[in-house]
Amino acid sequence: MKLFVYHTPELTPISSVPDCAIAIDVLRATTTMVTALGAGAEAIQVFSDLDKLMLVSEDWPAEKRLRAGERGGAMVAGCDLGNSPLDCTPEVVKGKRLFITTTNGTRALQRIEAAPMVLAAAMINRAAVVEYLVSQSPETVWMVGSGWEGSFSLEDTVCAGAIVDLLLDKLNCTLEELAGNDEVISAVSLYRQWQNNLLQLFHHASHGQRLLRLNCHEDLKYCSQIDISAVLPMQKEPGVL
Ligand code: 3SL
Repeated sequence: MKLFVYHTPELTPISSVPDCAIAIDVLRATTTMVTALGAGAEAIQVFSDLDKLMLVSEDWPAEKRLRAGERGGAMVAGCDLGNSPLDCTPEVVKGKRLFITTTNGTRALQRIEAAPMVLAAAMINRAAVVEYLVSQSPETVWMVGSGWEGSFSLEDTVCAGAIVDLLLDKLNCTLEELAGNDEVISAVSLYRQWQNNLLQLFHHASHGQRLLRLNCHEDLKYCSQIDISAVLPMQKEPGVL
């Protein structure tokens, strides 16, 4: 297995597809997706464009759908939900399809949707991702951070590093054997430096600070937990997990 980390959708190659591609948006889109599916959502359908989301979801029975929209961290007017994983309780999402658009996370998923195996990873389901990779043994794996509007994000990189760290242990191989690019080595170094202080790292991160200004302290706490969910969002058809 060779792993590659790309910090943003924009930095992700367009000339080829890997055997497996993983979108990471720890704050907060992929954490929200894991949580929603864990709470019984029927599926997650992702959109980068809000108008398209509204149009496509119109064809779905109103009692079986939820529209989730986030821009700049805030809920989009006219949607049922924003992008807080804490809103995805069984009472709210069970049996419903979540039609979701977010600033960066849904773009990352769309960027990799042509890969034969597409997963969504967050800190909360890190071990589930690793377990699946070990069981499937894909030859090439891309981990794509969502970043923020084209720039690097600490929280997505540290999550990629957490995945690498556990994979090294499970596969009993060296970092040199696993790493396909330098970003893999820097991601695992970041994780090893902060693994006992993830919440503090998220408080330093620019997007963490943006969310704190929006009073999302509890979201940061929730998203910084590691290995608390066995749910693995997996693409069933392009754009649907
Ligand atoms: O950018 C995204 O996709 C979101 O996860 C951002 S936010 O955490 O909802 O602000």
